[in-house]
Amino acid sequence: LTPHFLSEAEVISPSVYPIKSKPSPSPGIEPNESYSSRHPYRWSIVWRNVLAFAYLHLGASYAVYLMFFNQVQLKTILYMLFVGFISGEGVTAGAHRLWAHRTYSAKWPLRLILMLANSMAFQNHLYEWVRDHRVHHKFTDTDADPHNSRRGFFFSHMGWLMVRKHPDVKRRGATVDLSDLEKDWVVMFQKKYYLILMPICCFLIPPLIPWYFWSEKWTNAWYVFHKNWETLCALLRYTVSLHGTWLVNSAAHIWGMRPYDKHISSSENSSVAFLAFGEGWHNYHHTFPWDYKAAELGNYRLNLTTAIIDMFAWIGWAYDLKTASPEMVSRRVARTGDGTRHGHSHENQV
Ligand code: ST9
Ligand code: ZN
Ligand code: ZN
Repeated sequence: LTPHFLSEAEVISPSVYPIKSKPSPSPGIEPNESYSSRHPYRWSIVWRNVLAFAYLHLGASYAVYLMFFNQVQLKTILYMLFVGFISGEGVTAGAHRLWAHRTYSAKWPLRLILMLANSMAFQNHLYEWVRDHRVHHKFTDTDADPHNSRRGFFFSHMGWLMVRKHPDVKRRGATVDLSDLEKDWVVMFQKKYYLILMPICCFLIPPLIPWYFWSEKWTNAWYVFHKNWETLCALLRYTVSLHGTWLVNSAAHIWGMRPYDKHISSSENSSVAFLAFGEGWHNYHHTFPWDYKAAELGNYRLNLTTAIIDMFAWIGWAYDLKTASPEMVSRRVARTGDGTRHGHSHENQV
């Protein structure tokens, strides 16, 4: 269970944090030249996505209405929260801490469970999610960042999923190494069968359980997407978990303190940490992206994902957990922090 404290030399090793540059794929273009100066970026709206998100939010609002008028059994609501947690872990413990950053290693049964939970979350398949996320870390707040927070709250929250990507995302994104994913059969299996796996895991299985075991209403086939249990267990749960995730890219790049690195936009945001199961300590995370806790201290209350990874480490399915030593953190705080570390409530909650 004891995590491995990385030394400075190990931190820059690509095997620890496999984001390394390949030579520029476009000969003649300087690696640091801004593409946008020669190709001004104009938003090209993807109406299919705008409509899908509009439908999703209407469905989720209807679910809130149903809950408000007591048309839903309490166990369905509790079950919905449980499913939201499982699918959230597929993103936090799976897509983010395991696959995007390799903060720990996992045996195949755990990778399989996390992949299925991730399919339940429907946030694109792991290969695409990890590619966008590594590009976000490597080119944070530039045109090459898929959800560049300099374009404002709405763009970094969900707007980026409704327009074509900036050409720099694709051009510079091509320099990010994904070979580790290509070697993982679990990731490649999900990529190949995503259009079958995702609807089954995200929309079909979750609502079947309340219907089968405690006879939640199943009015008729047409209403499958509109009546209580389906709307709640699929649409509302999915919409809330999307906003929990998106807040990491929007709110936790705008509001909060920057005790570890004052030069970057990402910040420590406890509300986001609560909603995103521990992913709101985003100033720490961008400073030490290879740390499996994604936060300085092991605080399970606002970091349930760390508890889950520790639990799997305890049974031996997760191993080689990487973390920063207190000395390494202190050195970094002294060098680049904004001076708020000791006044920060997060610091006092162990
Ligand atoms: C969703 C994802 O919501 C949310 C991710 C959030 C990340 C959060 C991070 C925070 C960490 C913590 C997690 C907390 C979790 C908490 C949980 C709590 C519950 N590099 O994309 P295309 C190339 S998804 C390199 O179509 P367009 C590539 O060649 C929601 N290359 O671009 C690609 O071809 P291929 C559901 C790149 O046409 C080609 O470009 N899903 C890169 O501009 C075309 O790619 C949706 O809503 C790159 N980064 O379209 C779908 N990117 O793939 C939304 C692209 O064949 N997406 N290339 O290799 C889309 O419809 C489209 O992507 C688009 C852009 C319209 C947005
Ligand atoms: Zn990250
Ligand atoms: Zn970020």
